[in-house]
Amino acid sequence: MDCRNYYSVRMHASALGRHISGAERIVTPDKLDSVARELLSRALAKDRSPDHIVVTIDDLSGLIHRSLTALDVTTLNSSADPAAARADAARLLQATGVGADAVEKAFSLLSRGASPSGGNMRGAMIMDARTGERLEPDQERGVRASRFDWTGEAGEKMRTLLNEQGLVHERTYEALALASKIADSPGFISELCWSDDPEYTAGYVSSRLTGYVRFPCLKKEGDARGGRAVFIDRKKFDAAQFLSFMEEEAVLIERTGQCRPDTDVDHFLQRIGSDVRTGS
Ligand code: PML
Repeated sequence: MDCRNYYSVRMHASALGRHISGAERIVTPDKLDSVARELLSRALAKDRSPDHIVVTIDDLSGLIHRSLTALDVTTLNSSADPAAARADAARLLQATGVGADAVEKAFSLLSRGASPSGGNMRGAMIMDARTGERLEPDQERGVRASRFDWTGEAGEKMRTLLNEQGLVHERTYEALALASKIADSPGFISELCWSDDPEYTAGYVSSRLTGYVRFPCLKKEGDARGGRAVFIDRKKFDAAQFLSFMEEEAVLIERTGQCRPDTDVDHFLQRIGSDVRTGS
């Protein structure tokens, strides 16, 4: 793939200094104009009117880039009860090699607002998968993954696969792309995420072992706390390299994975051949 022919287009909208919406794409020059307008319309379509909208366009010439396959998607429809779904998500994280204390710490921080001032973080927490120690240089902001997108063909195919499973929300499509980039980061083990939108209760655990495992209900409706925790093998972690990959390196997702539901976490773990005894 040759990134000399691609541009990154990013939109960020805010009101009174608070984030309202954001989106980004990687496009060829012929799509630059229409995609910039599309993202601007999206910023203006929110219920709250932004007082500040920034659309940033960067030429990706010469930036290191790679093409990826999206993570497989599994929806676990087992529980509408957030506490039970969180227990299942915790078991999956432990199956990927995250220590019990680190899992507990991530749930606790995301539930109460992981930034030192007690709010949600715009970016992800980075945690040592063994100890739960936080490794991100700026704990207020976290680390934001940027410069990723589907190719036209893969994006269309992925939308069809998700729609066939009833997953029609743009958020799922975008979160899957983001999680697929993060899963390629140096030292990555797994990720836990749920939305901070009070009306959007879904979240996921992702890893190379499990793929993107989606839980429709990881929090109660009305709860505005959420975010991302990325668990890292500390021995392989280099902060500068990690930040450069997440924020600078351009990634295009060229191939889709599989997309299917599963009944419960036990069946899922059996299916992926995990020999980890979880919950004990
Ligand atoms: C999903 O729908 O698959 C879960 C998406 C979590 C989105 C988190 C976010 O708001 O970015």
